[in-house]
Amino acid sequence: MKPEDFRRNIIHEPSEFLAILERRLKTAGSSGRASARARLLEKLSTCYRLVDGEFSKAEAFLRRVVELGGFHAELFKLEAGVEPREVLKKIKGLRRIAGNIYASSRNELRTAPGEPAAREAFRAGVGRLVSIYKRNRKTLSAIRKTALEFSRMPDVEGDLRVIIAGMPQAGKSTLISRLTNAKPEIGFYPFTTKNIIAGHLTVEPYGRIVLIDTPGILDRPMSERNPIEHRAVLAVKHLADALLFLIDPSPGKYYSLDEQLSVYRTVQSMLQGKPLMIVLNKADATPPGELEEAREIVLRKTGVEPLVISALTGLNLDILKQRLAGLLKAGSQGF
Ligand SMILES: Nc1nc2c(ncn2[C@@H]2O[C@H](COP(=O)(O)OP(=O)(O)OP(=O)(O)O)[C@@H](O)[C@H]2O)c(=O)[nH]1
Ligand SMILES: [Mg+2]
Repeated sequence: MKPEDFRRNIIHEPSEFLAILERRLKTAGSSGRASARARLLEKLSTCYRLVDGEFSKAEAFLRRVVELGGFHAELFKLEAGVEPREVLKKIKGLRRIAGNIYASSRNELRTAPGEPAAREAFRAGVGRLVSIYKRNRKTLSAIRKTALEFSRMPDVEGDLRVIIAGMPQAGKSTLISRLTNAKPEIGFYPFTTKNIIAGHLTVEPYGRIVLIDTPGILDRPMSERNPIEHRAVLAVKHLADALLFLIDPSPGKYYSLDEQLSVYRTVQSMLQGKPLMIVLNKADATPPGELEEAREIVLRKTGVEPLVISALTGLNLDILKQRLAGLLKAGSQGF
């Protein structure tokens, strides 16, 4: 799903919507020389169309979230506390109720014996429409928030989603910009103010790989995270088809090899067996002896043979690309 698809279906914040509704009710049906009853009918219809419009956007949004499942469904659930499928059912029900209220109120208004009775039917109809909307404020607010968050994310659709993880300064951003031709797309990571960067790499004829850099999300042990970050980490689990973990073994590294391997273990435990590859970056800035020693330590402590690269000079990036393409061809079976 492209972020624009979400953008089309963002509802208003409930308090804002109710203010809009109030304003529109003041102006609706006030033009021309229509009878009092015709004006009330016009206002009632305006009220219904606005409420139904919001429910219909919410419904379209939820349908997409349910359809997409995985990452999007998980994030929605984290925000709303309820499965999107349940909320979709609820919204559909509310739309039906609003439709029934409108139909019966319009009927009462039309057949009311005089103007006072017509006014009363109008007031009751609008009151009931507004009240079903108001009673579901919290749900609608969560829907708006999530739709807004999804619309700000970069396009992460692809045939293979690969998360680039590693501690700060390991070279994640450099690697993404080297591997993907297009300028990386930058958006916000849902529910945090942190950036999420996606670059796309097309491997003809197999499809499109999306490389995702999640700075500040997968670069610390879980114990150091706040609740918002915990949720973000949980969501990454769903976003990833595979993961590249970057390690900086160079003498200028900001974190020791042990610290980097400790974060690796956190990330690995979260992936539940999805393909994972360890990459030793900055080979150009690491003396051969130290590089070999780091390779041995990584292999011994993780059981994974790391690939040695330099994102800066391009060393072995062709091999890295081939392994990514191999994963795509094999349907994410393993690197
Ligand atoms: N010598 C050398 N430097 C590199 C290499 N890859 C990245 N760097 C440098 O390492 C520094 C950090 O690189 P980034 O790509 O910003 O690292 P990052 O992992 O995205 O860092 P954060 O966004 O802070 O998490 C920059 O100065 C890069 O130029 C490499 O292969 N060799
Ligand atoms: Mg970065």
